[in-house]
Amino acid sequence: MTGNADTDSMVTLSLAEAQSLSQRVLEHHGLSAADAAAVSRTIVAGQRDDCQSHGLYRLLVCAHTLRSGKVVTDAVPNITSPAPAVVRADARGGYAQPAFEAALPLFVDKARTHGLAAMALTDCVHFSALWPEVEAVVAHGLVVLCCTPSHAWVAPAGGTKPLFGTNPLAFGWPRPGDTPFVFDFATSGVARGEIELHRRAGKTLGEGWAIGSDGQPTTDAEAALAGAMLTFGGHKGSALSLMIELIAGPLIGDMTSAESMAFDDGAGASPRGGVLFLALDPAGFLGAAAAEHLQRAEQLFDAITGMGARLPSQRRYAARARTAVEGMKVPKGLYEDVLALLK
Ligand code: NDP
Ligand code: PYC
Repeated sequence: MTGNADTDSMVTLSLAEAQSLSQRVLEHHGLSAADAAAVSRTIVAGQRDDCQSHGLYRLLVCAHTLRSGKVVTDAVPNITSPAPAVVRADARGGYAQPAFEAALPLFVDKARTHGLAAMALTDCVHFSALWPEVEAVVAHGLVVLCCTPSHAWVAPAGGTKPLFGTNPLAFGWPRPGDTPFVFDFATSGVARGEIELHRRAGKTLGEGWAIGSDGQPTTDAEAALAGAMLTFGGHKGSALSLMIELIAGPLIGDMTSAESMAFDDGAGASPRGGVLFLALDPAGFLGAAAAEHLQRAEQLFDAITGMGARLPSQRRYAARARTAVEGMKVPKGLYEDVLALLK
């Protein structure tokens, strides 16, 4: 039993059912059991937290990417330290998750020893949200920044042709309990996955998300996918996106979004390239006074929520609590498409 149809349009899955389904699909497409488990943890976490563009939908993307031959399915990550506070986790063409998990202990150790550390996760196939990795670092009491290029889908501000990726930027700050402050957003108006979901559902896009191949604004998903997405905040998002191309591309010896797209060569696979992580240890800056100053940060968070505004990730954490009890609702059409991957 892998699900219960509870309405005409949705299927409810428990976390265990979703993990097992994901594991079977990924192993069926050639991933080892260990790598499939690491990738599945991220995919299921996305669905659990109601991140529809990076939940079970990603199984369709992973299956296509694995079939395209663009993932090295027997890659063994190589973890090195080229400078005292730097970790290099070379995924050797495999998915990002196994290399990240293998390198995390050394990265945390470096940050604790030096007060800060950087980690370059290189030559990896990247299909996921950044917050699962950000939460894994923050769980060690560290502040973290993380970013990655993707494929050239986004026009720079003032341009009309795709050059940048959707280039997400994520940040995490430790808080008491298990709900750290985390934001994680594409530097495009929305993630590419959101446009793909709008196309699947036949829905109109938001204004300002994209232009067609004629350079004119469009709210049609097909036209947007053929044209170019736009950065959020005009020139500001565009500059952030370019920064990400640089610091998670040439700085770490990895691909820009345009290079990843060229490597893809029309396969339509997930981006291949690098992810940069920076970790800051509050104790490295403040020693025994760290707790006192982190408490001052709590006053800031309280002031935000106290005026009725919400913090980033608050919606995700609420979904996490809800799905733990009720299970995860998955569109029936998506569920059937995922099951069809097992044939
Ligand atoms: P969203 O615009 O949906 O959300 C971005 C962030 O803003 C989240 O942290 C969200 O928190 C927060 N947020 C949203 N609305 C509010 C609000 N009203 N008040 C306060 N905070 C708010 O995400 P995107 O479409 O930009 O990106 C979705 C995902 O796609 C990201 O996880 C990103 O990592 C991933 N992605 C991955 C790429 C890759 O190359 N691997 C490329 C591009 C995107 P909450 O979740 O709680 O709503
Ligand atoms: O949704 O833009 C996106 C995306 C790219 C790679 C993974 N997700």
